[in-house]
This record gives sequence, structure tokens and C-alpha cells, in this order.
Amino acid sequence: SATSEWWRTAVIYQVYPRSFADGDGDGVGDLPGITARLPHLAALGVDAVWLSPFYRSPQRDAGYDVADYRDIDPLFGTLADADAMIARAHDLGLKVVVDLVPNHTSSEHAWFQAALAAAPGSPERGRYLFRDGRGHGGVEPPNNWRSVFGGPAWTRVPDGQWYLHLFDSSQPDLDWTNPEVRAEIEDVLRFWLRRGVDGFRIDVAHGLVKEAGLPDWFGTVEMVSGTDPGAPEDGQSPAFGSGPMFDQDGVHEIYRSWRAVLDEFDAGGERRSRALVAEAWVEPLSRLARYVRDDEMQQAFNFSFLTTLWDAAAYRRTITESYAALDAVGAPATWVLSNHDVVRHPSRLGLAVPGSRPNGIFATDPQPDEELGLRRARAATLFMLALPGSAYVYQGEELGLPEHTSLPDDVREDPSYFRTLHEEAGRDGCRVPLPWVAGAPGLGFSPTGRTWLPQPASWAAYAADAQAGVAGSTLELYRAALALRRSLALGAGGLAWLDGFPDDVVAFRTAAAGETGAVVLANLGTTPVALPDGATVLLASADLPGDGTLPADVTVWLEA
Ligand code: TEU
Repeated sequence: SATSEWWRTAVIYQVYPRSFADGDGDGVGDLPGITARLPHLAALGVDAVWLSPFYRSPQRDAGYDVADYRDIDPLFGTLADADAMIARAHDLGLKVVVDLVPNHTSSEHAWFQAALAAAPGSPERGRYLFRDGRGHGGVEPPNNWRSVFGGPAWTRVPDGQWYLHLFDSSQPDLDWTNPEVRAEIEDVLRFWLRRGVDGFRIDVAHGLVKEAGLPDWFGTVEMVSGTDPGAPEDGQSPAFGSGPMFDQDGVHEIYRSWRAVLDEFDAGGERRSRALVAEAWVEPLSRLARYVRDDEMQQAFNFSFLTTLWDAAAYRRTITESYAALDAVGAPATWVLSNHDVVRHPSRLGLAVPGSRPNGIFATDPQPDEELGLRRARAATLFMLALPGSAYVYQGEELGLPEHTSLPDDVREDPSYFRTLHEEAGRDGCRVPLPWVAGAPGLGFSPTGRTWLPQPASWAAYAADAQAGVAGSTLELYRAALALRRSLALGAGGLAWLDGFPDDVVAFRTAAAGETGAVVLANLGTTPVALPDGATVLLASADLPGDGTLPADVTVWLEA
């Protein structure tokens, strides 16, 4: 039934476990810490929570390097803690989505350890992509592919073979043409479905299948994750999701089989209530839409807001193109402003040329304007949350947190930062432990005051307890927006652009069938514009002057 398709309109909150809340005092967030703070998410008004990986891992890529898909890393707790977290979330009416990392394992996974100990050509090596090198003695990598994090995508082992890793050398890629790999990951899906999860976010969903023969690639591409100073002119990074390592037709067959696994669990109860969301950095949107089908995934992150200029025409174009691509396959839009891989949007939007780069900030950039960035972030949030479809909220964005732009090198952990020779800001600055209590050591992140990354001094003002109940705070803006979104059924709406407004205004009406919906006006220009006569303001992203105008960088929801 349509009612079980909760994911069509859901607002899903991303928890990054190491930085959400710490229960045991070691300075790293954990499952008991998350469970204790779930009431914050229920009060916020989101529908679901997605947790980044908490599985057993050496943490070389913050858990996106999984050593055991069926166990919890001791940093984060135990399987019993995971069960308790899932049960508590369900009690509070929140769905639970977990992260699945199927493209690669950790090099400490038992399979990879067995592969290292086994001979070339063995079944153990056949679960990964081991190849002989090129050149005399095989001293050159098997092809010219570059890792997304910089450097060659191949590492040599002592017997002379090389293995493929699209990311860090500690993240060997699995061979998805191997039936054993398929069976294993399907069983992992069942393991977590049996524990009661409502869905999976699929990491690097566009990467599992590589073109047969692993051919060299000479395409031109600009890296999503920054420049790679070591890259030769003809060796290109795969980051934008094209080339022989990404978005191959064969991935779709894998997702159809996973969907069948989900449907096994749905058959007895609410059909189609369990969901898959693709993390696929694929362009254009018509290619992304191929992942969202009745017999494949229910959602695919639309990352286009990460690169949209702060310009009304650019947003109208992005939104129009997104719906055109997704409506064609009957899929909901899945909006994203921030996640654990990109510069937080208040800081991106506070740059001199906001939206000019996918990943935001380079070391050489002038500091973003924090106040302007937050004002624009609040405006962006209000039009995202009014758009039909589903939306993701990254932890801390409901507090208006900016990026930490001045982390010293010696506290950083992001492997991509170190592989790109510090040219870009890296991903640690969006992963700083959350501020919960303004007056407490470590801003209440942990009972001991410890935090695995330092918090900026300015963050006391952003603490959840400093914003709760305070009119006009970013936290109260999110709560009000999510409550209205729900009562007006905005996520289920259809969208109609409105004429008669200046070019700098993004203006639309959204209403579900039989509902009144809302009118949304976002002023992305530099001067105030007149609100329609007699307009009733339901919610505004900043204080309005009261003279019937909408100031620059402000969004309003009006009674329709
Ligand atoms: O990210 C996939 C991906 O392509 C990223 O490298 C992205 O382009 C980059 O982070 C932007 O800076 C996923 C996870 O979200 C990321 O945290 C992991 O590092 C990566 O997969 C490897 O598992």
C-alpha cells in the first residue's frame, strides 16, 4: 500500500556515530550515546535516522572500511547496544536506516587477510580484484586508474600481484562478478533486516561493477574530492562517476536481487516498507534515476544542491531538472544539503562565490562569512524542506553548525586529506563532535568532556540547550519547519512555479492532492522584494522587517 512507502516523503536524519554523542566518556561517540539522545530527534520531528557505519573496523576511513559486517566496533558498543538503539528508535516512531559498504572491505577483513596469505589465482584472491602488473617484472600497476582519495588505485603485495582500491589502500575492492561475494552481502542484508532495520544506505552504489578487462581510462574529469597533485595528465580520478570503474550497467542486476531480499521480509507485513537509498555520484540526473526503480532502490541521493550557485535561476534549473529525471521513473526526489563528506552548507554558502565547488573550501580560500552563511543556510533549508519528496538532514545542521575550518593537521584523521597533500579542507571539519550543552566541558558531547576532534570556541552559542525554546534559533526553525511540513503534507505535494515575482526570487506553490499546501518564496538576490498583498506568513528563515518586504537571503512559507 502507498501508506507503507514512508520513504517517499521522509525527512531522514544522518547520525555520524563517532560525533553524535558519547556515552562512555572516551571522546568518541557511540551507540549508547545515540540511544540516549534519540528523544532529540523525535522532538525535532524527523521520520527516520540513518547511521553511518558502526561495524567492526580499524577506522582507517572512519568505519567505511568494514572488517566484520556482522559485529559492532568496540568503539561504538556491542550488538546488544545496536538492538537497544533500534528498539528505542522504533518506540519513538523513528525508522532506522543503516549504512552498507559493499564496494570494498577493510584490508583487515578475514577475506582480505586470507587473500594475502593465499597464492595468485586462488579462490581467496578471487573475491577481490588482484591482477598482475604491467611492464618488465610487473612493476607497473595493471592500469592507469587513480584512487578517489588520490594516488594510484593499485597497491602491490609481496608476491608481486596488485589489488584494486578505488579509495584508500586499506579498502580493497570486492569482485562483484564472484557469486560468493554476492551471496555474502545478501546474507549481511538479512542479518540486519532480522535485527529490525528499515533500510540501507548503499555506499558507492555506482562502483561495484567494473568494466570487464579493467581498461585504462583517458576521460577528462574534475575530481569531486579535490585535486590530486600526483595524477599524471592521462591518468584520471574516477570521482565524478563515469569511466570504466563507475555506473556500469551490471550494478542494476545486483540491486534487483537486494530488493528481492528486502521483499522477503516485507512479504508478511507492510509490503515495500523497507528501503534502499543509493549513494551514487552519477551524472546526469537521468543516469542517477536508473537506480530508483520499482524493483531496485527507492531513493538515490540527489547531490545537485551541493554544487548549485547561490542564484535563483540556478536553483530553478536544478529543481526542474531533478523532477523531470525522477518523475520519468515515478521516483521521489531525495534532497541533500550536507553530509559527512562535504563542507557544511552554512560555510559553503558563506564563501565569496557560494556553490562554486562541490566540496567547498580549499586551504587557500578566504574564511567563509559565518553570519551570512548561516542566514543563507536557513533560507536554503526552508526551501529544501518545502520541496516534494524526501530530504536528508546531516547531524548538527539543525543547530546551524559551520564547518571547522582551522583544524590542526595533527588531530585530523581523514585519509583523503592526507592523500591530496592538504590542498583542500578535507572532511574532518564537518565531522566535529556535536555541542549539546553550552556550559559543559566538551559542550556536553561526552560525560568526561573529551572530544576526538576539538570544537571551535564559537560553538557554545550553537549548543542544543542554548537554542531549545529560544524563538528564532536555528533549532526552533527546524522544529517548526518539520512540524508544518508534516501538517501541510508538503513532502507529498506537486510543485508549481509561480509567475509574477522578480527573477531573483525562487517562487513556487506546493500542495498534495486535496491539501492547501503552501507558497514558498526565497529571495536569492541582494535587495528586498515585496511580499504579495495580504500574504500570511507561516514561517520565515529570518526576522522579517514588518514592512511587507522579503529581505535578501530569506525564505518564507506563506499560507496558500
Ligand atoms: O563516499 C563515496 C565517494 O565517492 C566520496 O569519496 C566522495 O566523492 C568524497 O568523499 C567527497 O569528498 C563514500 C562515503 O560517503 C565516504 O565517507 C567514504 O570515504 C567512501 O564512500 C569510501 O567508502
